[in-house]
Amino acid sequence: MIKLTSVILLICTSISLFAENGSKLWLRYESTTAVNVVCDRTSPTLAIARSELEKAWDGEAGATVVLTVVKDSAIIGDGFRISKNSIQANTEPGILYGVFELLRCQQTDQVTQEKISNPAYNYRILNHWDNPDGSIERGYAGGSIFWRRGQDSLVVTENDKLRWKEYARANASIGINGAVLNNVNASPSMLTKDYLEKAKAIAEVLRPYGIKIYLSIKFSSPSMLGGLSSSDPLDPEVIQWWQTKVNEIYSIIPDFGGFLVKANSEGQPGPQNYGRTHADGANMLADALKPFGGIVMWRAFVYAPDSDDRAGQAYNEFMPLDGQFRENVIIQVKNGPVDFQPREPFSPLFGAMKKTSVMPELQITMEYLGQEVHLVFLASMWEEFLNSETYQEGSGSTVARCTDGSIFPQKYTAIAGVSNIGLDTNWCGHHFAQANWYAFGRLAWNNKLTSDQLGEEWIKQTFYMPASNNSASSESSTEWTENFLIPIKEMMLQSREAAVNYMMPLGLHHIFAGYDHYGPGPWYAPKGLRADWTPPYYHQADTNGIGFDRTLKGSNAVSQYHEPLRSQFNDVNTCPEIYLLWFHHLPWDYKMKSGRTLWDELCYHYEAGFQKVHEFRKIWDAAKPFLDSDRFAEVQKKLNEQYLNAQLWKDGCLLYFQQFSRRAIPKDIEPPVHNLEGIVSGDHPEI
Ligand code: BDP
Repeated sequence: MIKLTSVILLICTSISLFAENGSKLWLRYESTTAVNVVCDRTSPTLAIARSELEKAWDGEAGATVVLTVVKDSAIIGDGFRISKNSIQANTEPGILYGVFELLRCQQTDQVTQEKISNPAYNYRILNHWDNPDGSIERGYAGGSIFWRRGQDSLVVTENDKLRWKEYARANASIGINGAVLNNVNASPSMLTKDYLEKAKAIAEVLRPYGIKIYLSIKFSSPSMLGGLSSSDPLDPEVIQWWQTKVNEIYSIIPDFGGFLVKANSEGQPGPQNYGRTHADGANMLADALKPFGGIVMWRAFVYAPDSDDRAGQAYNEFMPLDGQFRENVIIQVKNGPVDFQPREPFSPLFGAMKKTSVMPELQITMEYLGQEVHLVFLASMWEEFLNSETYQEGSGSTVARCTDGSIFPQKYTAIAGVSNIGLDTNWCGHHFAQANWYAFGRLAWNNKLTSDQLGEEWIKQTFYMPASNNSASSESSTEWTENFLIPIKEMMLQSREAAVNYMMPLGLHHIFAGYDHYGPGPWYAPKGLRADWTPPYYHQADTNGIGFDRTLKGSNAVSQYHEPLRSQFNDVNTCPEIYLLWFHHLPWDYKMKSGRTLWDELCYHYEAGFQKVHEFRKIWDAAKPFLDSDRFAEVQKKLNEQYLNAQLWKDGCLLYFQQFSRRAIPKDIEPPVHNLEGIVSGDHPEI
């Protein structure tokens, strides 16, 4: 006879197997193992730390864990000292981070080493490109969790608060401690009293999780909101306007973090409108924020329509200003010199600005990487970026070390990621896009973590079945490791290179379709559109060859890199092939290291990327026995779409470039299934 408890167990197991919708992210675990938490203080943050331990404890039953706020000079910022049964930190958020680390070790079967863990960056910030009407620029996972259309945008419901709490909890679990609540293309209305009151409500929910809020501002707010005749940063009335506004903000949100500014970029107003420099603009805001401990994150994403090389512009504009910025200004620089492409060399500003705080800006939302459809694990890209050698202070001057305070004694160290979350049930649109949110936070805390480790941690927490965990036969866990963890991790680790291959290999960049940046569009060049918004500007393909000449004889952007990189990139024989067409314009029959012609090599890369996605589909199908049915089916559907889109990329790019190369596609490559006219005219209903 089947006992009732077994039936209940069976039902519960099936629920956990079949009702996973991704909403719990990597925090799915619920435990019934008792733990005794000892802490001699109480506070909202410590109460969260305690309740997380009680919810998820998977250590020795009945064990005691002691949480202590201490004064320890070996612990820096919100760092912590951790052992199996104790967490010490100088700050309460530090205790919370230690708790999440302890639980992560338990959930990923790692022994909790006795150690001190200090954050790599003090400011670990998500940038939300959310608009006051609830839409999200480059958002692919539903509307904003903060704002809504119409008057509703200012309303705060209990549901909102619950969602913000879950959001804050997820961020705290990976060490994120800041959130910019609105789009860099900022609406001035964000600084009105009503919006500030709403921001206050958000700040209140985020605060116990150690998260501060920031706002993107429109530089012309003094004229647009305040009715002043100018927004000139050196005008005393303008200076006064900002000081009054900042005072008002701090009277509403006492721990407000500061401003993020996109100025004189893509049509946004800025100090240059008044003949002033970026430093004039940033310093004026920094002075207003300083008495409150606020910071200015001033973006270096600038480029003018008439430039002969967009890639060189940020460096040209910002380098002469090095040393002119106030201490509480951080220059926020995108990882690459153009714009979040599938692959770019690092921006030459990293390490070059030696007297200014510089922070990396990464894009978690996958504007240029297949958006909510493609499975691409971005940790591999960020690892490549952070470990890039700048040589600015001899070897070992990686981007990571140039920005985290290891090399330059900057007071503020920071990193930002453009968020990929929205109102979708699974937060990110694609279940695997959660891994990118996760990886960003973890890397912001520890920029030495490898993509391999991050992938493994995330998979274990996101997909391991509590049911199989409880039954804990070592046999079933070995089976899970061999047949799920290892192949899925491998798939994640290869996914970024696959996307580079089927989208834009060998240093090609920005050959996307029109404004939406999803599918291929190397041909896209509507009459009258500024050249640097069209792909031919970047690929420069003609019958002689392909690629952007940035050598000393070309745009000379190579000279922005420190030796020996400058010479290495400049010389076609030493330039890494992954950046070949980024730095060089080469004939179609240029001989590659493989012995193939450039044209053939390009064909094989497109084919390899496309075939990889086919492999991913097979890996996913084989993983079915280890998955809940919903997440299995949802990811399967997306992989099928990705496959179709990869085919379109391969066919579209090869057929288009073939018009210039006038060469045959190698015979052992699957011939294109589309024709070029069909792709160009958008006649491909299957994607
Ligand atoms: C580009 C996006 C655009 C952003 C801009 C930025 O296409 O939507 O506003 O970056 O970062 O990648 O400011």
